[in-house]
Amino acid sequence: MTATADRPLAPAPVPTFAEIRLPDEVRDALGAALTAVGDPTADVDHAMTRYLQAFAALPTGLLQRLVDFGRHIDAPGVALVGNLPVDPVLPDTPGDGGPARGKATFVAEGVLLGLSGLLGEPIGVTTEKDGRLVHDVIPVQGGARTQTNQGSEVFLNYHSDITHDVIGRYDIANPDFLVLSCLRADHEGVAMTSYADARDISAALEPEVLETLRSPLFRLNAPGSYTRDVAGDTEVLSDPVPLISGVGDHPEIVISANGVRALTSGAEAALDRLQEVCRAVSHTVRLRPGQALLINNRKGVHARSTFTARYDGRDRWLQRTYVRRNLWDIRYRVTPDNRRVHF
Ligand SMILES: O=C(O)CCC(=O)C(=O)O
Ligand SMILES: [Fe+2]
Repeated sequence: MTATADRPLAPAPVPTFAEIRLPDEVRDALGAALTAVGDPTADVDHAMTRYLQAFAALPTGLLQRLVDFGRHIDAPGVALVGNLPVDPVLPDTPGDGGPARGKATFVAEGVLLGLSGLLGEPIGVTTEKDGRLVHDVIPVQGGARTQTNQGSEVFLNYHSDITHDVIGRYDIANPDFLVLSCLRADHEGVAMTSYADARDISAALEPEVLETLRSPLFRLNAPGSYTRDVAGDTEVLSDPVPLISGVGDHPEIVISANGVRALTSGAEAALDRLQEVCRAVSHTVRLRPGQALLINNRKGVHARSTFTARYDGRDRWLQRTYVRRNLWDIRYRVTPDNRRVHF
């Protein structure tokens, strides 16, 4: 379409997937700077500051693309960052879900926390990975068929990462962003991470289904880690909420992996249709070492395909952070002994 005097050219639709690749010399310089930081756990705020210095040395255009991803309302919901530095040697993938023992260098942690720091502040949640900031996402034998990040034998449905909260809403104090960084691919290299953007979902849904999904007809079950460890494997449901909310052009979406209870038969049908549409509009990536996904946890939902775990120390291994743009709004959840860890 061309612009005419009386009809200006419409802005091109913003793509919902971005790809950012580091040139080799930039990767190597970043790797050297991150190696020099060492283990971040002793003083994470000091480490975060040094990661910021390391990432600040990236070429301006590249750095701006990373920062813009976290900053703008109309930015894509997911970005694949490629050709990142990696650790020269990796220990076995921990069979118990982590953390790893005997990791000699901390480049992966630097990549993960450094990217996270460009988007906001990494946080821990006491009921998820014992409150650690760096989450290991690894297949665990006992959880192979669960709707959690320990699974492998079942498709992990399109979901948002949510947090159980006594206020009755699980979509308020949850992370704004996730960073998923790949240390080891699965044996066959087939595990897929998918992302469906609520803008694409809304455009693809029938209007009456969208209206149902925008109504408070759904109760979210708390995450599997919470129901397993705290609630004796019983459901802990949120207040009724809509799954899609907010202004039409910039919708927010929430879906719990561990079950959504629809309050009417129409809502139940809309929920099935939603998972179908997510599959149809999604972007899919087979993560490889040196790649990280930046995921906006409000603009879209993510999923994981099945893959075969062998529990042999060479299984798929991702590291993940939960990132808040701002810690102030979730101050009612902070633990007294750690300013980054929340209940
Ligand atoms: O394993 C993946 O690719 C994604 C798992 C997931 O949903 C998560 O870690 O939040
Ligand atoms: Fe997830």
